[in-house]
Amino acid sequence: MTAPERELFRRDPQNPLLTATEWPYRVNAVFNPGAAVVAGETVLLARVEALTGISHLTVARSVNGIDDWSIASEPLLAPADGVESEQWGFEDPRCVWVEELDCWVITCTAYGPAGPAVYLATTQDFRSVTRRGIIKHPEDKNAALLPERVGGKWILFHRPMTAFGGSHGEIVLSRSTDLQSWSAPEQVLQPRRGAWWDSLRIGIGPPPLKTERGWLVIYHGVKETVSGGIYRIGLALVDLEEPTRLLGRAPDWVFAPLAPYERQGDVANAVFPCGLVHEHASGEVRLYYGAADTSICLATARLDDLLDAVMSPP
Ligand code: BMA
Repeated sequence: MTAPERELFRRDPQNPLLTATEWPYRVNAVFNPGAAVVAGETVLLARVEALTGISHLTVARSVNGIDDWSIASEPLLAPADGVESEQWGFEDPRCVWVEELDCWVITCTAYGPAGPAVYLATTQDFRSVTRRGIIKHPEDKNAALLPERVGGKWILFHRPMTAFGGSHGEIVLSRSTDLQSWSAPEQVLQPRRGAWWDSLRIGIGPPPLKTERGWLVIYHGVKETVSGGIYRIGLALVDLEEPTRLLGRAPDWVFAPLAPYERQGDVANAVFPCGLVHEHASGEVRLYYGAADTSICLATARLDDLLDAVMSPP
């Protein structure tokens, strides 16, 4: 008898897909990429940590989304001179195509002395960006926008860490009509207590995927241990019309650091997903994630399997 598969996602045999060694300029690490498909090509917007420790975002393109990457020689988004709120870099981008605006919306972390903040930029082609600036003040990060309005409003999932709400590291959402001013955060998903794998804090992964059954939310959860945090990946499903309404949450994680390149690196035992590509024809999803804050990796799953898992009873 063969052992049952431990996970719904399968690692790509070519993992890690991208590391600092392949980069066209000297860097410490590449990880936590956002993903997009532009004119048939897979575009990854990678978090690149320079040898200063400060991160910027750079584009890598590939026809099959697996190998033969062409990496830009210059960052797409890097800290501007004299701008305090971004002086410690840009991190962890999420990308979503917004039909109504006819552009890709990038949400990422801008890091400065006041703490991490949610930053928004737009692009048509990932060759140039329009900076829209900070949309959620520190301390706030892990932000992803829905691709369309719900009830006439844009919906931003994010993770505040302030005394006024969200100090437990939970996923909330805010609504806006102009992508600039936002309503007060509303609760969506909280860390589970005690020994659970997602008990310390959680944050959204890629922008939620619209399915017939609801918005599929892929999130990271952290558990504290004596040897540090373990970052794993879980699933939740929220209502299409009212995304604060939770329809399901998988009890088990669906992906965890097991491969050597996820177990070892600058931050051990971390898988951190920011990019998702849904291939309608095959019914597969491609999840791009950072491994151990060191490299860029890919894991694939069947969307139907994820939807079954998210509705499985606790
Ligand atoms: C989180 C973020 C991620 C990082 C992870 C593990 O808080 O800062 O960028 O990958 O920690 O270090």
